[in-house]
This record gives sequence, C-alpha cells and structure tokens, in this order.
Amino acid sequence: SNSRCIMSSDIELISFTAYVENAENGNRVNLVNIPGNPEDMENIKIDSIYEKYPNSLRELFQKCPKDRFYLAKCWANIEFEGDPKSLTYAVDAYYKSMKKFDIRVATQVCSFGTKAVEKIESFKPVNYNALVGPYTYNLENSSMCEYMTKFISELKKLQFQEWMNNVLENFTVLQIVSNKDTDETLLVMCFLFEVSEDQEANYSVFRLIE
Ligand code: G9O
Repeated sequence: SNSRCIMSSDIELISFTAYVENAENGNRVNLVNIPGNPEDMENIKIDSIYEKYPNSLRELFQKCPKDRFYLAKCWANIEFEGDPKSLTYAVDAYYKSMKKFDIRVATQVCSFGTKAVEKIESFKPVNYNALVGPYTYNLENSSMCEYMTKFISELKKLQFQEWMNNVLENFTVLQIVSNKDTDETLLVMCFLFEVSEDQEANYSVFRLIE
C-alpha cells in the first residue's frame, strides 16, 4: 500500500513513546516518540537490516504478508536529569483495529543481533462490547526492564556522542504484535537508535520491503 501510516491490513499503530519521568518534579522527557502517521515514509530492503536482529525476523518476513514490517530509526533524546532513584522509564504504545481480537505484544531488546531480554504483554480491545470497530489496544505506562534502564543510564555516562552512537550500533529493539489466539503476526516494528543532538526525539520511518 502507499499509505504513510504504520499499519497492516489488520492493525494500525497510533503512537509509540518511550519516556522518563521524574517523580520529584513530575517532569517527563520523551526518549523516543513515533506517531503512527509519520510525515514521510520510504522503502528500504529488509535484507539490509537482518544482521541487526534475531533470525526470527527473516523467518517472520518469509511467512507473513509483506504489508506489516516497518523500521523506525530513532534519534533518542537522553537529555534528562534527576536522581536515578526518582526516575521511572516506561513505554506507551497505542494500536487501533477494525478487527476485534486479543493481541500479544512481544518486545525484544537485542544486542549484537541476539535477543537479550524480551517482554511479552497481552491486551484486550477497549470498547469490548461495541458491535463495530474500531477497537483500540492500549499498552500504557509499561515499565522498562532493568536491562534497559541500566543500559540507558550507562550510555549517558559516556563522554562523547560518537561513543554513544558506536554502542547503539549494536543495540536494537524488535516489537512483534500478534493475534493472541491464532498467533498470526499483525505488525512488526524494528527500531534502530542514535542519540539526538538537539534535546528532542526525532525519527525516520521506513517500510521494509523484499
Ligand atoms: C538511547 C536509547 C534509547 C532507547 C529507548 C528505548 C526504546 C524502547 C524500548 C523499550 C523496550 C523495553 C522492553 C523491556 O522492558 N523489556 O524487558
């Protein structure tokens, strides 16, 4: 499809945000913020990114409809401050579908192309009793695991952005949304990261093609 939305024929991303909140003053800083309808979207060959992800990505692409694979290159804003004890790291992601199902969201953090940690969450459609869609699926305030929070705080200690970006070359995130009952893959998001130079989270989104 020519749509500029991060979507498949089964489900659509409304937004994806990773953020840090400071309990002392209520400040919230977005590390990463991706809208479901980015301003621009180009195609990129999925072959060019396989090495950064587990082999499961190649297997998924081979067996699934090709309309559901996306790459988000993120320039993360890590210019947040605060006592580590009062910082909480979390993710919000919202999805929308005309179809009604329970979804499973598997978020894998990968190091050198190998899965390091994985979080699996399930969501029911909101407006469960509505006879017609759309239905929304709300992954909200999902705390990041210790692996991620340590990774980000260690990254921040590096003296130069170039060093941070060198570390981030070997760090990726893979998020797979599937139908919880049938296991059908609904949407796949591959994330790559650099650090932002202007205290603002930026992104480019690509459609992944054969
Ligand atoms: C500079 C790097 C910024 C990274 C931003 C984080 C992106 C969102 C990934 C969150 C995944 C968390 C999964 C988890 O907690 N797994 O256990």
